[in-house]
Amino acid sequence: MVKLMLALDLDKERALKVAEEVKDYVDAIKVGYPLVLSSSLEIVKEIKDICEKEVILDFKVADIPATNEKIAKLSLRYGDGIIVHGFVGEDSVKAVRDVAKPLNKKTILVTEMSHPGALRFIQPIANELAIMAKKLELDGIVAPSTRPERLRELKHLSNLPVLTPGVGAQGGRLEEIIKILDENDYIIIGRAIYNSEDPKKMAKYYKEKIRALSK
Ligand code: O7M
Repeated sequence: MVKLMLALDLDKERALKVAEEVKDYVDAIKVGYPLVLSSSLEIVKEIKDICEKEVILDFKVADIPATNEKIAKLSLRYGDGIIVHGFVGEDSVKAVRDVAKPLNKKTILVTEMSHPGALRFIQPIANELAIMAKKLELDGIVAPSTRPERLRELKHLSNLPVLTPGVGAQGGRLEEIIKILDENDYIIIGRAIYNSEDPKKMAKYYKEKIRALSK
């Protein structure tokens, strides 16, 4: 079954509350700047203590190889994997992968992003990014639920597990994208769960919908 990854873009207090509420329904948690900058990387341990799920660090690392290496070393003391940008070049991505792999942690590459602005700069190179992710034997790519046909193509080109954001608040439709995905893939949902009146109920709703549509 396709996995559900919660994007926990909240401050510490709310994040821990939501993690506790939804823990029975999500398979993984994505932690990014909003949460880490409002707390610290130690938050990853606290989340793990609450829900014992895979935690991926969404730092969209995009620097020269030497700096990427330092960022990866410091970040990957926590969590199960890290998200990187590829437009900075193969050497920069390799620097992260070479830190992550020996630690048995994932390196996941952003290909095309889900927002409208992605059409201008990143969409034109997204296919090449997916091919580079395959060549570097990374652990996954990020591709948009807001453009199902692009999601399909990027998944096909990379032949890697996909993490796909855009369902819910960004207008992506679960019914459309689920057909493209398999049990190695993750649907990332944030606001549609944590901003709802009852995050637990909403996480359960998405989990059950994924289960029903996966058949
Ligand atoms: O469901 P949302 O829209 O509230 O949250 C989506 C999450 O996915 C949020 O954490 C975004 O930062 C992230 N995301 C995108 O929305 N679009 C992208 O193209 C890429 C990401 C992402 O996770 O990149 C790693």
